[in-house]
Amino acid sequence: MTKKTLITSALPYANGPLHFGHIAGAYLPADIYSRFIRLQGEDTLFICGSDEYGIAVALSAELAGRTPQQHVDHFHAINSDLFKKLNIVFDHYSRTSWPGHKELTHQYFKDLLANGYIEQQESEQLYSEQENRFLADRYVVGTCPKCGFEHARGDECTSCGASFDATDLKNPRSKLTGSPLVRKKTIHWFLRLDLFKDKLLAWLATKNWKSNVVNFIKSYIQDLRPRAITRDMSWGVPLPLEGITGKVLYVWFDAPIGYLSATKEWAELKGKPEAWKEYWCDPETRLVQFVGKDNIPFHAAIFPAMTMGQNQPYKLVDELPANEFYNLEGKQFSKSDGWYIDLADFLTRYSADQIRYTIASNAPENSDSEFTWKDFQIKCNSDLVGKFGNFIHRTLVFLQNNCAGKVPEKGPLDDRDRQFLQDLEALVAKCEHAYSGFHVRQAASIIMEIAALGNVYFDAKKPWQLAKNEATRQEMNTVIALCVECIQTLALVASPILPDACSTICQMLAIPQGSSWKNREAPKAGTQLPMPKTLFTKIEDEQIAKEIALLTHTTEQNKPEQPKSEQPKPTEPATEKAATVDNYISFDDVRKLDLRVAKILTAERVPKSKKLLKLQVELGTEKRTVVSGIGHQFEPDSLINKHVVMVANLKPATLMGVESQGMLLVGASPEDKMQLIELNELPPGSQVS
Ligand code: B3M
Ligand code: ZN
Repeated sequence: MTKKTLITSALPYANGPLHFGHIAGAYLPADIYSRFIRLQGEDTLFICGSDEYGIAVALSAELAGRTPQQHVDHFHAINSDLFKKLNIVFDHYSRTSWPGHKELTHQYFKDLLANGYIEQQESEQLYSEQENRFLADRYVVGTCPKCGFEHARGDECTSCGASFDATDLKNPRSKLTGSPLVRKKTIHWFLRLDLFKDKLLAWLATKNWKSNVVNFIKSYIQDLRPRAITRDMSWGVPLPLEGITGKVLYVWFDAPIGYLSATKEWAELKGKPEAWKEYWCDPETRLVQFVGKDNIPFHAAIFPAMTMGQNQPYKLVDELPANEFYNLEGKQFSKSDGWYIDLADFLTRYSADQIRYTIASNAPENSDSEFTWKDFQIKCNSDLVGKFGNFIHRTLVFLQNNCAGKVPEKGPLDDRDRQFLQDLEALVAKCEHAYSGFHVRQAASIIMEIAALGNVYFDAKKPWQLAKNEATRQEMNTVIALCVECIQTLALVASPILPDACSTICQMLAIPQGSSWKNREAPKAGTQLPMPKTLFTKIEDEQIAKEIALLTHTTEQNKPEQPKSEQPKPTEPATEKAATVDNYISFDDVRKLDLRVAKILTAERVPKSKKLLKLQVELGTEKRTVVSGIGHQFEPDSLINKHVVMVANLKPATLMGVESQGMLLVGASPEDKMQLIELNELPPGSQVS
């Protein structure tokens, strides 16, 4: 019987576009593994989906002016598309707002409740009478109980670093509306994780996982305490209890159940609604879950505990290849700081294979690693073009020119030939071992060793000399036939990492794609081959210099946190407006404007307004109050100390009861994506002309 392998990747939140960091952690290694396992001829199912509930999603939707459903629809589409473009191919990519997900989540909850693992507790939470709802930490700001900083977050103070419960804040206010909050009693349900300690430790002892994962999780389990699994909000899976309204299940309760429901949806779409159980309810299935290191506790302790405590025979995770972080040029990816490469934009200039190889060859398997533009260039030029592409191209061009475009028949082998084949087989075995053990970096490096082996053999045999003489032509044929075998081997072993290039190689060798690891399909002698194509092109220094300049430029802007995180559509260039301006003003009109550098001293929300912020600014010798409609795009705290541009001679106007003595200038895209115009090098009061 064929082995069954169920592979999952952590479900990404549908509240922003994926970046390289996510791809390197949970998606590319899983896709590579799934492609490899399929080549082994195993029954493989690769499942993922969008994680669509939770406070973070609801908050970012609210800030973007969308309903949560609109928001997740938007990012579900964007991320599904990014996966496609990267050739990350799931058997099914579902979403936790799929209606069938609720049913399975309810089954878990009801079983755990009936089995005594879920308990009810009363506690005090912050409530907004104006908004008529309880507000979670992330929705709350207030005065730090430790240092008195007035803009502390609901869970910690960004000024003194203290962490606390939102109910500890003085003068707590709603982050969205500024309205005051009161403490109010509410009931929540808690998962008794403490009751699973022994069972979890015993189960963990049977695992042969990376030692850092095991050690971390063992001490995590020792500290397990009851954990609240409900929230006061409306976006999420409702509680399956009569008479309870305004509460949903905590996102980390429902999200891992999403792996099961996604498989269930896959089965329904296939027209075999019970087929998901063949994976989840068969103890012989191997469940392999790819996650980033920050998700380890949920996959190695909390979700296994939930599964142990419910009544169905669902699988527990067998392998947990957890990856470390993948950074960008030494720092964590941060969209809000502009330390970021837009993946969709990147893929308009570079291929999926180029980035797949770059990430794979430097995957954050045992420690954090990073993307750098220079490294990307080196990987693409010296490895993909210089070794891999070069070996294939020179062999196939030689074959066109000297063998009439046909795969030659090999003759008797000499020691050098035999050594070559032996080395090749040894590398293939090593590569198989690397893929099986989730060592993607090593697999990538072995692929280049194979290409280098081919190049060395080709150079040593000098087929161009053998071609000159009728007496050595058979030897030449043998060399080219063996090189073709090596290319065909490369097309197989490199295909998990470089699927596009390898499918092109198969076309160039006129062999079917996806032959299995055990029976490699070699092109038969005499097969006519098409003219070879170039697999990879070189990336020039100027191109890389441009990319680095672009990254530094965006960072210098140091964009404040913008919840509306998508990029302007390329079809709507911001320059379009400038090109159609036809109502010109005179030079003197421009001179009438008194533009000044203003330093923002304080910023707070104008009550009852989503957009308006009240700013205190300093203009050299005087202070002013300015009301600005940028609150839907910027967090007040992120503006403090910025030197921005302001119209200083605008007639004062009153906006929602606050007098505004000037106007702040910001840049806005056609989609209302805003960026401050910052002049941080100039002192407040400086003239802008
Ligand atoms: N969405 C967190 C993350 O994307 C979370 C993973 C859920 S896996 C069930 O890192
Ligand atoms: Zn503080």
